[in-house]
Formats: sequence, structure tokens, C-alpha cells
Amino acid sequence: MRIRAIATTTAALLFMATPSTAVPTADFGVDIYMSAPFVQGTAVSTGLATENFNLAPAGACPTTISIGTVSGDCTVSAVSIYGGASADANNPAPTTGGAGSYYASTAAPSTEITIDLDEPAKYLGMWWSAGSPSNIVELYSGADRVASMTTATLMTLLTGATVGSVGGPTYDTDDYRGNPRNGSAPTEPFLYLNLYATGGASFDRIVLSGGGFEFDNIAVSDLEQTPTPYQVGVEFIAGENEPPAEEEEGAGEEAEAEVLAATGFDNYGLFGFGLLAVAIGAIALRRRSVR
Ligand SMILES: [Ca+2]
Ligand SMILES: [Ca+2]
Repeated sequence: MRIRAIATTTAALLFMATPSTAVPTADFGVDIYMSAPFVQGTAVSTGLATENFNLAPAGACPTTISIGTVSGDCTVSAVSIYGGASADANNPAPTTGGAGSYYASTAAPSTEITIDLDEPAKYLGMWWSAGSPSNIVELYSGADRVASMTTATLMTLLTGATVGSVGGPTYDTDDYRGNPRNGSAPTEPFLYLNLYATGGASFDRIVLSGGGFEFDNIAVSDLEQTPTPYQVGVEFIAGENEPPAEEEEGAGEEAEAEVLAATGFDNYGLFGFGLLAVAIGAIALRRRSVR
């Protein structure tokens, strides 16, 4: 008994001692990681859908893209100092130089883009180029917001000299600043963002907002994904509007039994009332016969 208690305590302590960056949280929410410097595509390969915006002409974003339906104020632009990846959406290798490509960004007047996904997702990745502090990523499931990510924690992380990855390698934060194609926009962050839905969370709508939100190689997966050893933990965002836990098997039968019990009680009540009526009738008859 005592040994078991000690063993349980030890196990609990070991579990608590596990570094949070190495194991994705089991809580309902979204875990944010950034890829290694110069990475412009996703490392996810299962259940994946991506959009690189390379087939679109410059101008308003097409309504239909390969991950869903676009509404709001979205613009496609030719490669510029602010964006346009040189690596494709499913290429996770750090890439510098190259010719760049078309990319998307928020536009006036609303500076808000909504993407309704073709199917619910548990992962979102995007190359966030010339990152601006005002940029916000919101994830929704139906009408309910699941998570909202501002850039505050990320920007603070990048003010340090170095950042450590899940698997150990340390990166200079300088390598996250400036366009990896040609070093343009040297003070602005360029990085691949990974949002992992955890604890059963999923989303079917993405809202990107804020001025100058440039992005490319957007990727979603309908399967739960985990960070690679090369990625850097940014923050965990506790989820909003967690759906109630699904009823366990047999719970429905229990509810049915309760209804039956309640009905049974009513029937007994009715039966009791009937007995009382018969008894009163019998007493009345006896009185009559006594007269
Ligand atoms: Ca592109
Ligand atoms: Ca920007």
C-alpha cells in the first residue's frame, strides 16, 4: 500500500518534470511553434492541403483556393520585399535566395480575411513574412471562436539573442529577421508559423486580420500533428468554447432508466389514487347498506 503510494507519487513527479516543450499539451487549445530560420514551407505531410497562391494573378484573391473559400479583403501580389516564398508549401527545408513567388496579404478597408475550410482542421501552418505587430490569427469552429493569437509573445521571444528548439539546436533570432530571399525588410520577422490544435480542438474557419498581414504557403491538416524537433515553442493558447465532453456509452440508457423511473412513480401514484377511490367507494357502499 505504502510502496504503491510512493510509486504513484514518483510517477506523478516524473510526469511533472517532463519539459513542456518536448510534449504537446493535452489541454484544449492551440500550441504555437515556429519553424527553424529560413523555413518557408510546412513539415506536415499527412492529411495536408496547401495553397501557394502561385496560380493567382495579382489583384483580389480568388474566392476558391485549395484549402477553402476566401472572403473579406485579400490581395494577391507579385514577389516583393515583404513576401513571396522561394520554397513551395510542402518544402520544410531552410531556403535562402531564389526568385520568390506570388503571395497573399490583408487589404483595405477591413484588413481582415476569412477562410472557410473545406473540412475541419487540427493544424494550420503559414509563412508569415514581414510580420507586423498588429497581425492576429483567429480560429473558429462554427460560430464559436476556439483561439485567438496575437503576435505579442512571439515578438517578445524574438527580442532575445537566441531561441532554443524542441530537439536542442539553438538559433540566432537575427536569422528570423529580414527576407531570406535577399535580406530586404531587415528589421521585420520572416518565419513559418505552426498552430497545433490540442486536446480535441479543431477549427473550420481561419480569420487573419491586421494591416500588412503578408503570408504564403498556407497549410492545413485534418489530422492531429505534433511539432518537429527543429521547431521552437512560442506559446500555448488556452482554447475558448470547449464543447462538452461526449456522453459515455450507456449514459443514454441511464437517462432512459431515469425517465422510466419517473414514469413508474407517476403510475404508482395513479395506482394509489385508484386504490383510494375504490376504498372510498367501498366505505360509501357500506354506509348505504348500513342505513
Ligand atoms: Ca507563393
Ligand atoms: Ca507585415
